[in-house]
Amino acid sequence: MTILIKGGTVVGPSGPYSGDVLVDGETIAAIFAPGQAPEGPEIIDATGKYVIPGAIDAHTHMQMPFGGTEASDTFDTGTRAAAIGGTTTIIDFAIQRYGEVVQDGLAAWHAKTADQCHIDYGFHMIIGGVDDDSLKAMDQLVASEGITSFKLFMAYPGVFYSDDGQILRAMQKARENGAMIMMHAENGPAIDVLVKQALERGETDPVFHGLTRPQELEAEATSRAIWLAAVAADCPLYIVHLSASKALEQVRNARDLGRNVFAETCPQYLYLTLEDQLGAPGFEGAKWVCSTPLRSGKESHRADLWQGLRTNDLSVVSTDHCPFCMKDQKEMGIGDFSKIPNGIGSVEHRVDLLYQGVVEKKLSLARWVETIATTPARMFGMYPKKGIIAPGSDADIVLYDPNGRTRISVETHHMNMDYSAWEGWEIDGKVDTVLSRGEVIASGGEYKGRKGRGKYVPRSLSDYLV
Ligand code: DUC
Ligand code: ZN
Ligand code: ZN
Repeated sequence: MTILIKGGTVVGPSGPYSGDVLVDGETIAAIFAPGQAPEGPEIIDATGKYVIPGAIDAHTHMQMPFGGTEASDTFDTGTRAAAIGGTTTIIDFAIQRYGEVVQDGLAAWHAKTADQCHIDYGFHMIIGGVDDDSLKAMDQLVASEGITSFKLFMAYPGVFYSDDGQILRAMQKARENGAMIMMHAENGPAIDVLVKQALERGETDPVFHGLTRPQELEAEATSRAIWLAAVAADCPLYIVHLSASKALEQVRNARDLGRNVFAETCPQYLYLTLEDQLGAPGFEGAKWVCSTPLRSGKESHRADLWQGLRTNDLSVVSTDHCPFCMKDQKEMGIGDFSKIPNGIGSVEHRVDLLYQGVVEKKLSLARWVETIATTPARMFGMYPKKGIIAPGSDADIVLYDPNGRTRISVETHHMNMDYSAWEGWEIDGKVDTVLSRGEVIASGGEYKGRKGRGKYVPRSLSDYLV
């Protein structure tokens, strides 16, 4: 089937231009100057809309077992919500825990996703136990499974934590096989001390989750990861969910020295604060307990992160989508903030939330598209199949209406959460129509695709590797 997306403004890496996009089957066949396309195909009228590549969320945790429970979005509910919000590919984290075989962890994630996803998906692999076997497995995943990025944790001792020696070994392996090391950069052992001391003082409210994870412990871990990567012959390093000015400073310094260091941030760190959300009265703040934590609005974190996005010291915006309901899940931490499952869900809203950067003149249109689609594709080896409107690429396309309005609420969202971290937000812009591999899967906020249509995307090495 051929479709012509006509009359819109295509947003490419070099900026917006007028063009008509011809879709043939699952891919983009051609882009014509206005009025030059052949007659015949079905027309989608894109007049007044931006035509952008389907967004890629490079950091999600669907149905992840964590914190004594499991993330509340399944691959079914989470990828459906993502689709409605303009995201056409996710990269989720398969997990190997200490003592488990890496390939068994991967097989478990393939089993969870089989016939469940509404959009295409890839996997990163969490290595929870670095040893001879898991290092060997990293080679096999890169060579044969399309998995070219591995997440390690400097936080969560006793759960996913790796010590510095383990981190160095995994980085050396990644330097050899070309993979990217993704780092959760927070000093876990030091945080555990602060958490214990806070609880002993009777400080049990959700806000203490943030106060026991000061930005210095993110900055220190970020710096340590950067130097360990240097020792591993400049292994490619990607800092996940960067939240704080001092951590950004470490990344900026490394990049100024030409180092192979990248970072992402998430919408929650660009907009929300420790005082306004995490510090909400009573147990309300539990809704925003995530790690890294929300930072103080009295400091310059949010402005610094927006600037980092503009200057490319932050290359990507992902969600770290890890939703938990208040009922029975977040509630586990009433009376002890350390028992609140860590995570926020925003997979449905990232495209709209980042568009506010354009509205508020913090980002250009091209930079908006880069941070939510093109750079994640290039960073994680899916380009040019994904992340760009170009002949030969998958026809993953979003028509975005800059004159529309989006109201976010638990009453209307599609994620499996009993609250919204963005309740009542009314913002400019609206996802109008979403195509995934040439199929219209959402239109006017209504879902039109089907469970199981999403395909696994094996990934190549990062485009940014040097
Ligand atoms: N942080 C979260 O908030 N949730 C899942 C894991 C993580 O690192
Ligand atoms: Zn993390
Ligand atoms: Zn995460």
